Amino acid sequence: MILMDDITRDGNPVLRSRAKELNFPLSTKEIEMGHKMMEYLEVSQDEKLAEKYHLRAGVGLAAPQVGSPTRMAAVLVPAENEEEPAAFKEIIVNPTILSESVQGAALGTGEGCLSVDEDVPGYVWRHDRIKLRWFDLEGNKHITRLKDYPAIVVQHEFDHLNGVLFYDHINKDKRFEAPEGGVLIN
Ligand code: SB7
Ligand code: NI
Repeated sequence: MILMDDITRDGNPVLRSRAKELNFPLSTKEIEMGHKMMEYLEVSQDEKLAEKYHLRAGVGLAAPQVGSPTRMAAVLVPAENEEEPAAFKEIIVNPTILSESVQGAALGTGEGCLSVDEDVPGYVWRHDRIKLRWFDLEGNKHITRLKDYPAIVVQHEFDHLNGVLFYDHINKDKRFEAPEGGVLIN
């Protein structure tokens, strides 16, 4: 099981490098890593288990955050209503953003990152809607349109594959400024 000590922290060069494409078929190790990353998200979102294992809750986890410089991430965005299935739950490999809305969106509370121990206040402006191509662990290709929170989370994970951290996007002079037409989510 992945624990907080297994998560790479800001300052580790793996978080600032461009991760490599994966080749199919994936190795057993690569497939296991994908499942373990998703397991982390599931356990971390269970209040009791998160407390037991001292996990910070996460809705996404990218391979560089567990020390692997490869283009894989797990995303688990829960539904707004607990009874419903997750808004987006996938292990994505070699993702590509095919298109993105001009409309910007940011979380009203800002973002955090499991690899960044400090809070960094400010809006992180992203695209409100994206069209995403990705491959699952078996190598099947998928194309999905995402909007709002799931789109923001995927962009945060996609950034990790390119060595970008959320605070890179924050305007350090005006941390809570909204661009023309930008929408706040929450
Ligand atoms: C807020 C949090 C996340 C994404 C977008 C907005 C994920 C935080 C966990 N991670 O560090 C994943 O990379
Ligand atoms: Ni992150």
